[in-house]
Amino acid sequence: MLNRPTLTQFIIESQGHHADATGDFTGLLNDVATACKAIASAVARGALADVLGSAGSGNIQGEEQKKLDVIANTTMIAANEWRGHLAAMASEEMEHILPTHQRGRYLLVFDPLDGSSNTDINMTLGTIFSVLRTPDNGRDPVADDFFQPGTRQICAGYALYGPSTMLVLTTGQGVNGFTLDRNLGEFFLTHPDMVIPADTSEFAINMSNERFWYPPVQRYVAECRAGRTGPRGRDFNMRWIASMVAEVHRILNRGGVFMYPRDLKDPAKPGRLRLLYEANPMAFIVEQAGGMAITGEARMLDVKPTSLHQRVPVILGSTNEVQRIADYHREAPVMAA
Ligand code: AFP
Repeated sequence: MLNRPTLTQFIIESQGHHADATGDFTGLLNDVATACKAIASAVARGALADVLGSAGSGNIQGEEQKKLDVIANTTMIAANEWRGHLAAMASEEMEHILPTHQRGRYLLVFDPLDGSSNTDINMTLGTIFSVLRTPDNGRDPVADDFFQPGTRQICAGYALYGPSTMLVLTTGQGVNGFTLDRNLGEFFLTHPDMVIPADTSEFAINMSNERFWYPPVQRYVAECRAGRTGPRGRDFNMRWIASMVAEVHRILNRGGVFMYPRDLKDPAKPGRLRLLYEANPMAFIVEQAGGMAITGEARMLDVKPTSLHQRVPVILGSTNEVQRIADYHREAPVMAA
């Protein structure tokens, strides 16, 4: 095992290529990794640690909070708030931003526990995070500071709490995956230079929403389902884990398309997933692995955020399939948002 670089060694090594690196960013990533290890430990102990079930509270999205949502959020805050690397944090579980105690150079955005409907059934969960630079304006942090398009992320990653715990990371120079050795308490590089195959015959979507989708997505999925007797001339396979981390991880490993498109289920919501906490970090990772991420009409990373908890339609994965879905959107008659 020790012939593989640890996450810390890997980060220090890559920071060495930046002449102006101070070690601040390395420290931040170490703190995030420490939080992920602590969350992994709570998730793994499950019922034994009495962490399953509802917390009896709701978040800003109006969703029920699970005990593990609260634990993961608190853990991420505790690991970062006094360390000096951050000016503020924003979390899917908090209504407002949380300024830290020093004016650090970075902003941390996170979904502390993605796929939390999976907590009570011992299925895969994850943590998603993204790092932005603190604007150089000398004032105390405000929510506006977080409204930077995804192209401005300097790092994005996720921890996957599955049969093994993994941390997958990009700093804009490709994507690398690390597996946690639980005995040593260290993440080791196990998946260097992850690349999403451009072609795939696998898609992931919540089919129960089919009647609410807009025509381009209905067309794409109908063609996949028609298989070898349809216009695509080949069979497709479908998956749905209800945890974006798990879906993206599968796509990074063997290709595929993940869709949570705009639908008419609740006209007040242009999508289910959150731009800052889910869509942008995953879009950065997917692009860095050679894939594509769009809203349908636009490149995800170009969307300018306008609110902390903004929702967006998400379509990402293997380039040739995502490009096809983008083409279907372009060919479709203009739809009311
Ligand atoms: P939660 O973390 O709130 O459970 O949501 C998970 C998620 O945001 C994303 O990870 C899944 O892909 C999607 O929601 C699942 O949504 P459905 O329950 O509508 O299938």
